Amino acid sequence: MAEEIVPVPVLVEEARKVFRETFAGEEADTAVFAPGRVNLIGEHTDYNDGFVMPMALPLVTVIVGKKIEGNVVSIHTTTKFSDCEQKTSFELPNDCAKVRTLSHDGPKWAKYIKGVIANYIGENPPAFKAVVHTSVPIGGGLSSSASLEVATYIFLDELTGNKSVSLTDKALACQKAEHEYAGMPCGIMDQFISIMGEKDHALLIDCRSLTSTLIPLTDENIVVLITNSNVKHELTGSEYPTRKKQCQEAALIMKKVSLRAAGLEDIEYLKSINTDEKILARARHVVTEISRTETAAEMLKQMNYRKFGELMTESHRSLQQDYEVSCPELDRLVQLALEVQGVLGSRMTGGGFGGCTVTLVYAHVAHKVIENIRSKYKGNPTFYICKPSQGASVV
Ligand code: GAF
Repeated sequence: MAEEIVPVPVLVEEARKVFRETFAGEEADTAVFAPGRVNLIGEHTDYNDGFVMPMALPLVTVIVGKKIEGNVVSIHTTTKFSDCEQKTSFELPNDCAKVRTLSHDGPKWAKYIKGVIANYIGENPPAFKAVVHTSVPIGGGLSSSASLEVATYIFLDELTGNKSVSLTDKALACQKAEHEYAGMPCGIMDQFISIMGEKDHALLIDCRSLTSTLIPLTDENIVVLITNSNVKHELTGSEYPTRKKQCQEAALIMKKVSLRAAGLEDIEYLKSINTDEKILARARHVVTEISRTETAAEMLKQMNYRKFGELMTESHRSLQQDYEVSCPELDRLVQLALEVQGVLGSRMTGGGFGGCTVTLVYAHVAHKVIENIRSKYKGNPTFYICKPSQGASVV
């Protein structure tokens, strides 16, 4: 069985209840949500100016709260962490410049919120009380952090009444928050889709021009099955920046601004000058993945799910062999999914080294994939059957 997905209104009601319990019966007057994402194809291409094609999930982070007098922010998260408090409070400096350098102290989850406050565009955000409640699995590769950042940004917009900032600039502010306050030099994909996702659509994002195209994914016969391996190898933190550097190095050798500007002929050039094998393989993944993503977008427009699925599976092979960001658990999940008739394609999704796979499958056989994995996979996976959902919104 797949996990039950709790509808947004139910999550909001739960969060409002916790708010009353936490803040002596007071009512929250503002409620927002921002979704996690699954990337269908275009992995590790966003920081290379390439294309990505994620969709927003029905798994969301909700923030409820209210603006208050004074300068103390108090936040409670309903998520229990083994290594940090569920409550935090901190003072907002009066000075605008100091807000930009708000301290990094406090529990890890609160750093994402502080990062967004520090990078909020326009006037300083006011003090507030809030409860954070999420259905996005934490650290599961479905962008729980981006959903928290974007929910925070939209929440602050409600408190300030600021309506003048573009969605792209909000996504960029949230990305900066992640760079500065979580130390993760991520690309723009996760924040962009969380803020711009639309129900029933995948989003093709051009990470060079920061423009995007919605592509319908409404076929009743097709579903997106997410399998969370529930493993997380602590490699992402160190390997992600390494991959980014290797890509920059490859681009430099080719005398290109980024790998987006490179083609297969440039890969041949790298080979001809005996470029380090790892650098060559990283570049090959990115160059072929960007081209796969462009083709996949065309296939999705034509509703050619068979070809789309094949490209997903090719993407996995490239991430496994050339980019080396998969792991035995993700490889096994992909293999087990592909054993089932009616599976169109399967791949790891997100940064890698654990987290989730995404499988495109005919709706009537999704349960067979789950059964196959449950019976043969040595581990404790969880499953979500998802349709593309709405991006960040005020409730
Ligand atoms: C993580 C990052 F946050 C994204 O920006 C992206 O690079 C992804 O890994 C890999 O495609 O989710």
